[in-house]
Formats: sequence, structure tokens, C-alpha cells
Amino acid sequence: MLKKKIVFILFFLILVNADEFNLEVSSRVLLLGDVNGDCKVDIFDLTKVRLCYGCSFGEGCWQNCSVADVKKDNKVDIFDLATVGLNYGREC
Ligand SMILES: [Ca+2]
Repeated sequence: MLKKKIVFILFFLILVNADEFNLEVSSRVLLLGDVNGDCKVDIFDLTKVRLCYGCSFGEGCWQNCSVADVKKDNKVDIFDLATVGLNYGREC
């Protein structure tokens, strides 16, 4: 029950902040949550965000983790993780 509440709250926060999400189409990201650019949101994307969790712009990890910043706010945090989770299973 608590997990459902947390997921709902995260989903609500994402909807509230939806205008902040960068949905631009670049050569690398075509699908929101597709961190590795393979047109699928799957365990590999979730793992990348998990491994980069807490990394932010200016840190040494940023070179490898900037792709995990799905929300494009210069940090890899719960919103990036939630975005991948909410889009999990989607394909281009
Ligand atoms: Ca992917």
C-alpha cells in the first residue's frame, strides 16, 4: 500500500512538473526514459540511472552519467528514476 502511495506521489510530482521535462528530440534520446538510446525503456536504462543516482553536473561521474539525467536538471535523482520507471516497457 505504501509503495502504491509513493508511486502515485511520484507520478503526481512528475505531472505537476511536466512542463519542466525536456521532451526535445535529439540524435540520442527519442523516447523519454530511454537512457541508452536503444528505443526501449528497460532494465538497462533503469540500471544506468540507479548506478548514476546522486551524480550531478561538475562531478567526475558526470561525463558518464549525464545521459541518466532524463529530466535535464543537471542531477540524477528520484525524478529521473521515476521517469524511467513510469516509461518502463515502452518502445519507439
Ligand atoms: Ca534503452
